Amino acid sequence: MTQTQKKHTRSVILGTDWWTDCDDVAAVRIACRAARAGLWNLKGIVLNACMPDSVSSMNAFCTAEQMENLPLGIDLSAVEYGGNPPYQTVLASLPHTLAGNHAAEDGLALYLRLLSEADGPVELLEIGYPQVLAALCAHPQGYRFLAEKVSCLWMMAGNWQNDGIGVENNIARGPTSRRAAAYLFEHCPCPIVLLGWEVGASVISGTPETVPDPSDPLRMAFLAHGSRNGRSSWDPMLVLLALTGDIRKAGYAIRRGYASADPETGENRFRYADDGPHGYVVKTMPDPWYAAVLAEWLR
Ligand SMILES: [Ca+2]
Repeated sequence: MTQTQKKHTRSVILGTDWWTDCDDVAAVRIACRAARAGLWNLKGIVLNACMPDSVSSMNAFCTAEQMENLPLGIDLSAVEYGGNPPYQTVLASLPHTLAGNHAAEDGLALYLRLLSEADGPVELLEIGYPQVLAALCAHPQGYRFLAEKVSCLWMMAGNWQNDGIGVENNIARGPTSRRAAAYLFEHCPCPIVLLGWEVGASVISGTPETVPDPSDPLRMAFLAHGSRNGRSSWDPMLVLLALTGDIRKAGYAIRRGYASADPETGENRFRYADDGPHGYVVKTMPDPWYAAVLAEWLR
């Protein structure tokens, strides 16, 4: 690889709850396909919710996406979020090599290892609960990595449509996610770009027209979730936004300032300031425009 190529290969780590909602599956497909296309170096995935088949189902899906050796981490303590994930059971029936959650690395340890190994800037993508990132931020070496090596944290989190005040699952799900989001927004030393609930809710992806094959693992996951006709696109839109890298070209404007979360209630808030380190994106295109771009990646 030449120096020029090296300079332009982006490195990313994806955090996901991989919990009950199938939109994470669409997001992981795009992340894997972008990696296989050489658009970025996907260094690993950290799961921040822990269900019986979390690691085996993720490993099976990555295997189906020809990314079977992708390092996986998990927060084994993240069992409080509850819920029922039938899509994981279905995906875990597909071929995989990591059998059980203990076959993955500890999530925080994986972030620390991958960031320590990185010789250039790394971008973090988060489409789940923020407690592992908050632990990274609270860790002395992790904080230094966030300050010195992480160029951007792209997060699907919050609901910003009412002057920045709202409630959304990734932040407000439970006591752990609420406290973690509050801590992360207050202390994270790298810029944060947020894509809120209001952006993805009305954009539908994974429709039967796009993914018709019932043996396609993405289709299997969507059917198991009950999303026969597709699903809101919160998580795949976050991955596409990060992949495009240019907020305007990705079809958004940005409102800059300071995001915060109430550690007790999980309510998100936003203080507007043009030079603030945080921003939330606002759509500048009609919903079918985003749906068409997503369909190209998911089909
Ligand atoms: Ca998610």
